[in-house]
Amino acid sequence: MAKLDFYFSPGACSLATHICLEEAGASFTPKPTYTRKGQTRTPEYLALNPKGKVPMLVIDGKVLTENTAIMTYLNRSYPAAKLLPAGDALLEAEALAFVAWCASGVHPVMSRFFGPQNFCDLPDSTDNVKALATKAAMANYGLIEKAVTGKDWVFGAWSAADAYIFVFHTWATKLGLDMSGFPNYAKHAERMQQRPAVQRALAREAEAFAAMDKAA
Ligand SMILES: N[C@@H](CCC(=O)N[C@@H](CS)C(=O)NCC(=O)O)C(=O)O
Repeated sequence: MAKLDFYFSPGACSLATHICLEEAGASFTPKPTYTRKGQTRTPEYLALNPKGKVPMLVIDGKVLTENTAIMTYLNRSYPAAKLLPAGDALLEAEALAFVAWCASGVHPVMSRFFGPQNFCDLPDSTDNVKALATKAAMANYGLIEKAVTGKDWVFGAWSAADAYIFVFHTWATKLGLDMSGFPNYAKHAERMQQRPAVQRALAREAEAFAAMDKAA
């Protein structure tokens, strides 16, 4: 098996990949890298990943970035874990479309809450940026709600898509967004928290979070 070094920041979108690594039963070295401390922007980190982002998986010395790509790699490398649906070309593509939408349609909207100044630097614009972000986030959460209504997991069996949407639910909780319109999504988050692999990933991230203050 390849040697894996996994770079993540506690609570960031890298949690989706973290959960997949645990679900796959992969053996990996966790490398907590704190975005809030600028650790993805150091010369050393940028030399590996010029995008300055987590997640990053270093596989036998080769760098792989982007949740979508890492999940696809893990799915191929640990087929028994069935991280993505297999066997039906259309279903496989639909799962990839969902994961790609999480990365390109959901995540960028949430980034507006975490860094409103990166979207508009006019004076006193923060509230407006967040108000627009809330509208867009609610539309996305509505689509996610539909995707988990009448079933436990987005694609019937558990998949990486479930790990990804779980991250956005944790962000909604942290941001104090009104999620009362999405009861099935809330139940999905509860089901996620019952999975041992999710518990292991969350415990490691909590440990890393607690260590953050001591980090340089
Ligand atoms: N499209 C990327 C998004 C990665 C991303 O934006 N990661 C954020 C954390 S959620 C990050 O590393 N931010 C640090 C920074 O921009 O300095 C993916 O899906 O992997």
